[in-house]
Amino acid sequence: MALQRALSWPLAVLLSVVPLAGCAVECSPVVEGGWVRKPPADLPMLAAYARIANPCKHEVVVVSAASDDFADVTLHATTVEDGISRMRPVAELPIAAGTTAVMAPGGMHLMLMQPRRALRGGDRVEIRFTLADGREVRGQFAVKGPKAVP
Ligand SMILES: [Cu+2]
Repeated sequence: MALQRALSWPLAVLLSVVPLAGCAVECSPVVEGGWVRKPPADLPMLAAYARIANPCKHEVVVVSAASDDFADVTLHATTVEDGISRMRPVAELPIAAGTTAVMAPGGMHLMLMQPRRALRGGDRVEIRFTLADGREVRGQFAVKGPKAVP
């Protein structure tokens, strides 16, 4: 009897926690098709592209990005004003429920500053995205040399 009572408490606590943890795991955005454009020469600034899909029922907001392989990672938007292409930093990237944010050449992209190692075509780098709710999403990015870029 005493043993049964002792066991039932931890089980009750566990059961009450599981549904919350399960929800958080289900509702993570997913980084797909990530790649880094490797210029012909070594430059202190590279661009990276990917799609971030949000299969969740709620909007997610990407507030920052970082990578161990670069001193700094920022989200940029490209706009064309009077025929001149300009880049500006994007403070927040909201992704509505069931939609996908697309970072592609000529549009939104990640600016990778000061690589910490020499990158070659075929290398992989990881970029971490921080969400407004504090969660972190990791994405794998393939380095593509000039010849491999579509
Ligand atoms: Cu840029």
